[in-house]
Amino acid sequence: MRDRVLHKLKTTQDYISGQELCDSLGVSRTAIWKAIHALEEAGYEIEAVRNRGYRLISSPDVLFSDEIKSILDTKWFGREVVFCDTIDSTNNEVKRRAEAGGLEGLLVIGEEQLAGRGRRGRNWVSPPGTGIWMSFLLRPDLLPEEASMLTIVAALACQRGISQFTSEAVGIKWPNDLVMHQKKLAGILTEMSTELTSIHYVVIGIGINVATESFPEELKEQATSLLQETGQNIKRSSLVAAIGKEFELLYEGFLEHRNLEYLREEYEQKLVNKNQYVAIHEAKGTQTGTAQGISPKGELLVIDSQGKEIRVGAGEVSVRGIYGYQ
Ligand code: BTX
Repeated sequence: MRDRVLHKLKTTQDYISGQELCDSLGVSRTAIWKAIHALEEAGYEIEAVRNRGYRLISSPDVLFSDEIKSILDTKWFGREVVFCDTIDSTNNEVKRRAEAGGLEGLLVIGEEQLAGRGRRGRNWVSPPGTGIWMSFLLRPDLLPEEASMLTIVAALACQRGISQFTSEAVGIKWPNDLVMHQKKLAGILTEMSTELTSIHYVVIGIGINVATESFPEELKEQATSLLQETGQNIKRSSLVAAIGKEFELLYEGFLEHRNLEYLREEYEQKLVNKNQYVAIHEAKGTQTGTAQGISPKGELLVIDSQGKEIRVGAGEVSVRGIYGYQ
């Protein structure tokens, strides 16, 4: 009920009377009053005026499922939203729910992650109150080898979503980082459960430092937050909704084409590695060259000093810029 009342308040410009709320939601006056009270408890500022009704004055910076649901403007992204105060990792939670039959679009958001993960077992620092730590479930009809392209799709969705809130340039560091002023603002972790030729499900995890004021010593040089770089306080729920909407649009395009040609130009404009000297660290050794862009499959295209093209597949290697962070 809270989320439905909140949705009504958010979509009504002026006051909405208690009676109108009862009629449109088909519930009693008491139920409405309780929902309004619960919203106030959660930090929403709601004005109540005799003979006119209720009006939402301000919303707190919370990620409760009610708040997210009330502003999502998507078809399937976030059809179910689960909010956890504390969780090991939102990717883990989506996996558990996927195994139990969770539907495509399920979105899990954690206020704090105790075991937030990056790629290859790395740690992702996820304290409460400052970031977006979220994961969502996809059940695409794709081949397992096609799924890594989804990281590229998600990165562009984040790039577009974040750019709606700031005029500062948001860059993409191939394949899974978002960068601002040469520092790491966000990361994406794509995981999946597959059989030989089919995918059971894919989990896309997104971590964005929104209002972080200080990072642990070992991250200070390389990590940053939207607050640190823009000085703005951006409401996390609005950012979640913007990214969800962008992801849906881009994902539709991806399922239609099953390659990344359709977004390549835009992606390459945002690619901070483009025309940069990069080192590609693989188990068998390190190669260097100049990054040119991405292939339709999402590989990083690099030209080495002999002019030979190297296609770097995500997941196989880590690419480091010689300059800038890392
Ligand atoms: P990555 O492997 O590219 O980056 C991990 C590295 O980034 C760490 O080794 C550390 O150096 C640095 N790092 C750790 N925490 C932060 C931070 N908060 N900001 C900037 N740099 C940091 C990137 O992996 C993928 C991260 C995905 C995180 C999301 S959060 C929701 C979901 N749940 C989960 O457990 N992971 C994903």
